[in-house]
Amino acid sequence: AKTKAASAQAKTVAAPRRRASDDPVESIKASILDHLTHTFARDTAGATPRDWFLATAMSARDHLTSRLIKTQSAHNDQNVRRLYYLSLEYLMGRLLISSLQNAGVYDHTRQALEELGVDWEALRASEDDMGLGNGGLGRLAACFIDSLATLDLPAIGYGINYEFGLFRQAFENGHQVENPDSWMIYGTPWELMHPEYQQEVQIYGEVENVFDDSGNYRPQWVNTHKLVGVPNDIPVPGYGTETVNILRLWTSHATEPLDLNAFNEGGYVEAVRNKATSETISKVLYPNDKTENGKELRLVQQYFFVACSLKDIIRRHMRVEGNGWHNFADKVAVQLNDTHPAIAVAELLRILIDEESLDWDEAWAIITKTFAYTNHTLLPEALEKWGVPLYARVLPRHLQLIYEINRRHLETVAAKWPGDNEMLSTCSIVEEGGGKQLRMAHLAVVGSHAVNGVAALHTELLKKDLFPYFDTLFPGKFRNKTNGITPRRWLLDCNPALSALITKTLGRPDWPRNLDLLQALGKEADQPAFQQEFMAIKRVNKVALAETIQELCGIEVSPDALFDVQIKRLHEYKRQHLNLLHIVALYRRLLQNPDLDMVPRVFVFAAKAAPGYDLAKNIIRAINVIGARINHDERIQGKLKVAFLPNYRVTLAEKIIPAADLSEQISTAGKEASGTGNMKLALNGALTIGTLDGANVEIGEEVGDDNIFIFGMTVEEVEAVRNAGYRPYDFYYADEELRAVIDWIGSDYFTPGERHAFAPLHHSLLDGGDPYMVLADFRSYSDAHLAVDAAYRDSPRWAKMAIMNTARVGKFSSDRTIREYAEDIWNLPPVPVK
Ligand code: B1H
Repeated sequence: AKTKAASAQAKTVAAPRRRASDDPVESIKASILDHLTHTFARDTAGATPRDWFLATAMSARDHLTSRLIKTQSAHNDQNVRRLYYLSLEYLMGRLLISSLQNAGVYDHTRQALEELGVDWEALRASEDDMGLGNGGLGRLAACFIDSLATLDLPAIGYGINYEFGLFRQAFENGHQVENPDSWMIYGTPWELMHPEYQQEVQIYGEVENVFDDSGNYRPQWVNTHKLVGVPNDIPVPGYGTETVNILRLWTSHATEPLDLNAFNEGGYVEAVRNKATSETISKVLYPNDKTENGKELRLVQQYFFVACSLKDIIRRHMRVEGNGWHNFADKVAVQLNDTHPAIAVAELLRILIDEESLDWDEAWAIITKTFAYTNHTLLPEALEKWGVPLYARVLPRHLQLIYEINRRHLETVAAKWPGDNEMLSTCSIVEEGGGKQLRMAHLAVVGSHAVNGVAALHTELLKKDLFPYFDTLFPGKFRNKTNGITPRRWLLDCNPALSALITKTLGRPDWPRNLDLLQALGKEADQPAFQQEFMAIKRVNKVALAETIQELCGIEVSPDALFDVQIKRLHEYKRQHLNLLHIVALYRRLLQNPDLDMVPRVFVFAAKAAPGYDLAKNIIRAINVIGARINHDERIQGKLKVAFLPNYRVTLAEKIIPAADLSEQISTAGKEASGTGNMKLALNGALTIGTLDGANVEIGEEVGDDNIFIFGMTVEEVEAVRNAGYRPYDFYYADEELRAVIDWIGSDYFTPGERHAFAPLHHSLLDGGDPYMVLADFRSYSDAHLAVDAAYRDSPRWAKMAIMNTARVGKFSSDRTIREYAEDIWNLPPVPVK
């Protein structure tokens, strides 16, 4: 295909930056030293670990940028179909190791640094996490863009270049305190700013009806406020391939350097202050995993990044000669990561109708061919709704268009179920009563050709409970795409010792691109020699984690204990408090019988709570305070330790996961859409103790019943108990130990001098009605832990089970997930880059 712009037409060729020495290690050394001197003006004597990190990152980036140019020109020249992934969150973590690994220069770079006498651990510790996400949803986006590049799929991720990522967590007297995450305060080596691709978008204003040039009366969006988005690109290299895709993150700026009206009225400082207001849009990531709270700035963030991204997508499409609206949906697939970018449906409609003068049916056909939507949760409080008055102020024209989308949608509903008014209000995009609200999930379903859940069970519940009538109305629209994780970061990079053992055992190094190959490890699961090697690696990883626990928490733990880990956002439905009840029960059993024969355990927690989520913060405090008491009680001879590691993030996960023996996946059945930590832990040889929820179900199918500890009520049982009227007090009175544990936590025993410290937690479990049925599952959970204890004592048996977990979870590679999306939803062929 020919491109219109002269600049784009010229064949792009990457210029070699310098003459490379024949010896790759020598050439990397030269490149690092070159950057140290010429990019950062440092000499080797004075260079700090951070200087070395920056110079190494720039050297890695040099390898990626030439491949990036090659990839992008291949995609442009061939006018390929592309996938655009729209997500408010990308939880990338550190980029150094994966960049080096995916550029194929990791080993040589390590050697180069070693020969230069640079401390590798200090170097890599000086990279801040890129924490532009809350939890699983944001990390999924990061795994997906890794797989897209690895599979040679032409794709661009769009998001916001938040100046502050998810808050940094510290503990004070057991309380969570939040500090800003100024991760880019001194710049980041991975981003390339592209002011030449900046986009101007509008917001606020009002709609006026005016006559257009052809004498038609048309609505016009006027008196708007203008914003500018400047893209910052991060190279996304595939593993074992030449492809380098792009993650394009928008930074907001004011349009004019200075607002001249404000300048005249309020003077220079006022004018600069206005400019600063526009720049707050990309300032900070909202930390409210799950709960939407209707904040205006959040809506502005969503619209800003969607509008910039769509303009960029349209620009890229239209600059190719022969392209137009007629083939837009052939070349463009857009995936909406939850409803956060769902305004894209109305924005594309506005462009097609108001700016491009297409008629409604043409425009709507393009839209529904273009968009697909992934749902990540069934929790009602997470379903995004926006008050109509807010929308009317921020996006008045979009509100009109959404009303018209809804009017037409309700016509099809009425045609299907004539005379059924209740059906109309159930299916409507607009929720009436108690202040009108827009249901973004309904807009996303109506505007997309495919809607997917993120695990088999979740997708079934999506069809049955969340969108029952939509499944009837749009047969075939709902699909399942079980989540996955990238085996590069979550095994190859975070667990080098186990990776080396796998490569040696399989006799081939390509398993990170084909995780099903791990199945062959199953043959070794019974071999004592292999079991010993496997468990020796686990032990080394546990020793390393024990050091981290000592550093971060000041707690001494034994690597011979069973490391029992629960690492994820703090949420009632994830039931960290169920874990706590069990810990307190064990503690009590030990106090009553100090000789109790049990496997010593280290309970490892890591979790951030949303800053406004008081009950979650109370649970953190309870774990910290009760944990401290247990840790210091000499009567139990170190058999129990509780370590709550502060500031959970990708980098900490990479440390904890390879060291875990047991993975806690204990949500109330039906509440965890998928989970992805469950997959990472199983891949690294941790056994799961879990409910039949989310992807746990499929993990159980893969590893087999003998290699997982399943407990608790099923979705059907949860529903039945709830319908019968769940009464937590029934369980409280029926179980002497449970009653004692809850009373103990409710007393001020653990907080002498401070009364009712855990009253919110205590209340939620009893008088609050125990909405997540912690009490109902307690006994079965406690029994499952007895089975864990018995299995762990039998070391060969445990080793075999752990190996089977690693061997059998190949399905959960995000490469498999992305292949399914590409084939079933995006219709996206790979484009190999030579
Ligand atoms: C998931 C969210 C989420 N589901 C709203 N929903 C947010 C909702 O800032 N917000 O407004 C942020 C995040 N996150 C998670 O997605 C599910 O709970 C996990 O079970 C799932 O594994 C993950 C990825 O699909």
